[in-house]
Amino acid sequence: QDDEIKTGTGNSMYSGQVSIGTSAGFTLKDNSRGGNWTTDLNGGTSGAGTTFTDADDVWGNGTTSSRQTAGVDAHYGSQLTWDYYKNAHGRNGIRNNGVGARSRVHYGNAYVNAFWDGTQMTYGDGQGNQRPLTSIDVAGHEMSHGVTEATANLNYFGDAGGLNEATSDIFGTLVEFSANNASDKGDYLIGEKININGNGTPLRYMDKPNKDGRSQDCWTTGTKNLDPHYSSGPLNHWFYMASEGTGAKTINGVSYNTASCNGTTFTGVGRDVVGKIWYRTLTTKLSSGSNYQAARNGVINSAKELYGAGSANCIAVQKAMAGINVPA
Ligand code: ASN
Ligand code: ZN
Ligand code: CA
Repeated sequence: QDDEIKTGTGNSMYSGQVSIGTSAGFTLKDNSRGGNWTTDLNGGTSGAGTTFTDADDVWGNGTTSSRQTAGVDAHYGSQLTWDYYKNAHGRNGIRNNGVGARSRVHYGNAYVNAFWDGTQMTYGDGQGNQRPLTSIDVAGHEMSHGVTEATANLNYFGDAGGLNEATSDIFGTLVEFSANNASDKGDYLIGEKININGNGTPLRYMDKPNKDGRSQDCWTTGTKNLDPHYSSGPLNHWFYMASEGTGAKTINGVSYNTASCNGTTFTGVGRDVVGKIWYRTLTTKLSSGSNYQAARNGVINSAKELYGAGSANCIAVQKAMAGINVPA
């Protein structure tokens, strides 16, 4: 039955062997998570795609030689993101209505991107020695665009565009940490698994966004004119500093080193706390045209409501906002 709850075994590209929610048949449809389902576009660029089916509920082989493998990673990423929002924020799916969403894989030919289109998540295979764009952080990033759309509905231009993109990087990263998968431990890098630059470097760095050569570390009056993937830099930097503090640090084997934009030094209060504060800001303080100053006011007010005005958590998010040069 299409509404039965099965647990399949996925041999993923990025996360080793994982348990995935499936349905009798078997199909990649996860009835314990709102019916999240995953389909195969098989090189197409439109339509629903073909439902993945399998005889023994063991999916993929850990490499691109099985077309199921990208489906396993996308399905698992959607599952992890669903569980993250449920466990960390009590949110039931993208629209908080318990309804799942479709993920489509094998979009186009050697397509080097993934996206949310207002309805669903879609993933390309990458080209050359790149790998499919189905890593945990990318899946969490794309699904979080849906959450942003359903809540603050931030514009995709101006300061709001940067806040929108950073929100996806922040929650994609928190999904990756929450999964604690041995093959893909949490980090403050985005897309580090997909070899997007062909030399092993990640797509983005949250501790020092300008390491990509284009993102800003510090907010300026020119931030609003940048592509959202670069104007996201200051808020990613804020999230890193509020969570982990300034200076050097190694987490899960990855070394980071950052400084505030105004010369202050401080310790962080942990990514789970800062994630809670940002989620409250996104869902109760911001709207489509919000700028970085609104984000600053939003995190301070959210932290006051959650932890109190004089709390270490409130002081940290405030110092980190001053630390990316957003004026009071
Ligand atoms: N992967 C990109 C993103 O989610 C697609 C885009 O540029 N909108 O940000
Ligand atoms: Zn994005
Ligand atoms: Ca990552």
